[in-house]
Amino acid sequence: MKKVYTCFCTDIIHEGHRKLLQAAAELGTVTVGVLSDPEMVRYNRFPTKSLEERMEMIRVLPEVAGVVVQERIMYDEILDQLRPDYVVHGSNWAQGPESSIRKNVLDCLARYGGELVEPPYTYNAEVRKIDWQMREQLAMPEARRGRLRRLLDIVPIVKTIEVHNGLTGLIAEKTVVENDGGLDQFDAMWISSLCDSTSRGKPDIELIDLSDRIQTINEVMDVTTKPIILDMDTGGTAEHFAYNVRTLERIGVSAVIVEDKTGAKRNSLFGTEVAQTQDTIENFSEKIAAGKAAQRTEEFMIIARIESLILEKGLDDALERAAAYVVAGADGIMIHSRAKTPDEVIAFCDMFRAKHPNVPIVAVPSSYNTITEAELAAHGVRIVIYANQLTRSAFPAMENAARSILTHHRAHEIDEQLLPIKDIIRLIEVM
Ligand code: SPV
Ligand code: MG
Repeated sequence: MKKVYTCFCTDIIHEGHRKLLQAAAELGTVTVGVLSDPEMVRYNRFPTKSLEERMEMIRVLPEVAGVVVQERIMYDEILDQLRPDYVVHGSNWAQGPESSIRKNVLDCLARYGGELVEPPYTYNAEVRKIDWQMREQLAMPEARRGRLRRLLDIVPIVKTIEVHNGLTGLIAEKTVVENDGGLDQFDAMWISSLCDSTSRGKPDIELIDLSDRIQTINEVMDVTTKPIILDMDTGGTAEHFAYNVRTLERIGVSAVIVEDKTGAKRNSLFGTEVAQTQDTIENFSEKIAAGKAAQRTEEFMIIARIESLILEKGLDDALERAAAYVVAGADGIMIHSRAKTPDEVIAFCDMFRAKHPNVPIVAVPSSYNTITEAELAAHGVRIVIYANQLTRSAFPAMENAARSILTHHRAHEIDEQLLPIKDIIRLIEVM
């Protein structure tokens, strides 16, 4: 018998998969690779079943002789091990980021004389319905809320991008790139106070109230499945914070970040240019403790944000606060900095990590933006937030279009820099 290999990265078996397996079984003995959790997260959707459950779901199918774990989305490693005569894959991977996987398979097969077989991909109404159901299931508050904690178990660093409406939510949800011999996408979304305010043309001074912030959250949740980290500014009074934590937890937010400032809050990137007051350790610890006492699930996270470096109070102050906030119950520490280099953040991370090996550290490399995710992770950062880049990229593009139309008294000159009209209507799928 010839050896046949195919890889599945799905939580559910539908008619399309069965047809593919039947075609594979006609060629020989079928081994199915089940894609590992970290690669599922990078390449596809977040798995709703564990690796063991996914393997069992496939093991019981009559066409399948054996099941193995495929650790990486690129097939070369597993193909070199198994040396199948045939690799079988649906025909739907010739375009887009997936074409790099196809190329990897073809290159590998060419080395030892294997063959790629591509039966037509089945995408009928039933398969489409299942696809939507899976998406809807991931989007539900109960399913979404705990996913940040699960991500922390699966990936070395949770890559988080700023979103402030449905459209930016879609960008966070759907952008996939081919990179470093694999595919990659964002893990989570940050609803920034700065960008939520800016998109409404308002200053970032805790002016946008929780009802309006929830409107943004709902808009984002409606069209995405990824977990949400909410920038909650100072969190208000401890009493209000406790109530608000419960509301946000109920609607499916995964984590809130509260900063240890008090009074009239201004954006951190102003630093000491404007008057900003840091809360006392005691007050802020009480606020965290009140929030932790209010939440109802084990999943929800309250992350304490330390403004000592922003306000030039020094590393020792930041470390003292971090230790106290952990005692108060904080599920993670965000250390913020507006320095051009990452040195002070790295120094903090190394010293904090030495005492607290498991408390997640969050970093927001807006000003010290030369540091890479791998470098942050090497110093113990577990969540990286790209806090404002979608807003900052959209603004000059929109202003440029407005200027061009005003200058030329027509829209022709700017058109080639714009998304084609046919693409904008295709951007949003109809349910
Ligand atoms: C935000 O994105 O609103 C933040 C990060 O809080 S910063 O703007 O750097 O203060
Ligand atoms: Mg903010």
